[in-house]
Amino acid sequence: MDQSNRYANLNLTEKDLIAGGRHVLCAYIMKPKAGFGNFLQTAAHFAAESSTGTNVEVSTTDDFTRGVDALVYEIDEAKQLMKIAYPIDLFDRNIIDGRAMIASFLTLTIGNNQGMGDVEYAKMYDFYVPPAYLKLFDGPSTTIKDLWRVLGRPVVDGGFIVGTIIKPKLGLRPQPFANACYDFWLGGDFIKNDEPQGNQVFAPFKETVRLVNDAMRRAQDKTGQPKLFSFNITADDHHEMVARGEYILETFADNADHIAFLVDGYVAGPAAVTTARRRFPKQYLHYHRAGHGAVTSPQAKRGYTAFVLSKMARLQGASGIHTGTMGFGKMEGEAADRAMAYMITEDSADGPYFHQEWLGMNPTTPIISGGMNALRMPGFFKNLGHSNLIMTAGGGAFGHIDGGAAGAKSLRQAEQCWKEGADPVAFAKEHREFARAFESFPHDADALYPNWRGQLGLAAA
Ligand code: RUB
Ligand code: MG
Repeated sequence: MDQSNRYANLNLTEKDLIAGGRHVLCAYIMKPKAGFGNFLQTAAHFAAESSTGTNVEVSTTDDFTRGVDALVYEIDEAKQLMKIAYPIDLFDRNIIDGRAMIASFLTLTIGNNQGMGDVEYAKMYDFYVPPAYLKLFDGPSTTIKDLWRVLGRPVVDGGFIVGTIIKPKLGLRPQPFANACYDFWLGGDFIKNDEPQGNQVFAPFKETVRLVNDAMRRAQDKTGQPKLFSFNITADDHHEMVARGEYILETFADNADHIAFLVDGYVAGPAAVTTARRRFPKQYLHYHRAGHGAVTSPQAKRGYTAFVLSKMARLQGASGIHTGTMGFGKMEGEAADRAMAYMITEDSADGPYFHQEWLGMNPTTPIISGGMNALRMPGFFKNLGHSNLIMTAGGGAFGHIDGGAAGAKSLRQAEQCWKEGADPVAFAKEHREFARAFESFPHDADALYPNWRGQLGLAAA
C-alpha cells in the first residue's frame, strides 16, 4: 500500500519545522528491499510504522490521529537519505513528573522500523531535538567540574584526568585488585572498574569495595592528592543497582564525592542509566557503552551511530560517556569523531545533518579509552584541540614496563608534551616515564616515531 500521500510531505522545509519547534527531526540512511515500493513509498511506510500507522488503513484513525503523523519531509535517493519529522506529542512522558524518556524516543524512531519486511536496512545518523522536548530530559546533574573540584583544580579548563581500567579484565581477587589501584594512584587520578567486574564469586563486591576504600585512603595519604574511582553498579535489577550504590557511598563516607558510578548503558539500557541519574544525582555518572558496536559500527547498516548514542547519553544525564579514541586507539573510530565530543560538551554544536542548541544543559565529558598509551596521546590531543577530558588507559598503564605508577606518570607527561608543543622524542629525553613508554610499546613507537631508538640512545631491537 502506498502511504506517501499521508506520511510524506516534501513541501515541508527543515527551516520551518525547526522554527515551529514541535518536531523531532531524524536523518536516516535507508535502502528499500527489492521488489517492494519505491524509495518514497518505503520511506512513508517507515514513517507510518514509526508513528501512527501500520501496513493497512485502520478504521479507528480519526482527524486528530492524522495531526500527529510522522512525516517524511526530505529524501535524496542517490544518497539513500531520508529525513523524518516526528511530532513531539508522539513521545511517551512519565506519569510521575511529565518528563521525557529515551526509551520512548528509541521505540519510535529506531524500534519496529528495524525489522520491516520492505526495508533492506535503515540506520539513524543524526537527530534534532526542539527546545520544548529538550527541556523534558534530565540532562547531566554532575559534570567534570565536580571531579576537577575534588581534585583541587580550576573548575574551568581543569584539564586532563589521568585514568586507568584495572586489568586483567577479570580474574583478580579483591586484594590484588586493590593493590593495583594503590599502585596506579601513586601516579594517576582516576580508576574505573572494567565493565564486567562486579560481584564475581572470586571477588565479592563488598570485600572489593572495602579494600578499594582502604587503598584510596592510603594513596591519598601517601601522595597528598585526592583520588577518584568509578564503580560499576550495572545490574538488571533497579534494586540491585541501588544496593550497590548505597553500599559504596556508605563505605567511602567522607570520600563519597570521590566516587563515580559506572553504568553499562547500552547493554543495561536507558532504565539503568536513569536509575543512576535519579537515585544518585550527586555522583558522576559514567556511561560505558560495551556492545554498542553491534549497532553503531560503520559496518552495521542498521541501528544508529556512536554520534547518536552520545547525543542520547547527554539527554539522559550521563556525566561522561566513552566516545572512542578517534582512530588513535584500538577500537573502531576516526579523526572526524571529534564532532561527537563537541556535540556533548558544547552548548551549540553541529552534527552531520543538524545543528543543536542545548539551552544550557550540562555537558557530558568525552571519556577516551581503548588501546591508548602515552605514545598515542600527543596526536590524539592535537586532533581534538583540548585535553579537558578523562582518559582511561588499561594496557597503556599496566603494560608500562615499570608498572602502573610509572604508566600513570607517562600518561600525564604525554599531555604535558602536547601542551608544550614539544617533539615527543626530544621530550622523552627529559622525562623518564614517557621515555620508558617507548620501550614498553615498541610497535607503536616504531610506527609513530621512527628512529626513536637512535635518538634515545638505545641499541636497535
Ligand atoms: C579499554 C577498555 C574499555 C574500552 C571500550 O582497555 O577496557 O572497555 O574503553 O571501548 P584498554 P570504548 O585501555 O586496555 O584498551 O571506550 O571505545 O567504548
Ligand atoms: Mg573495558
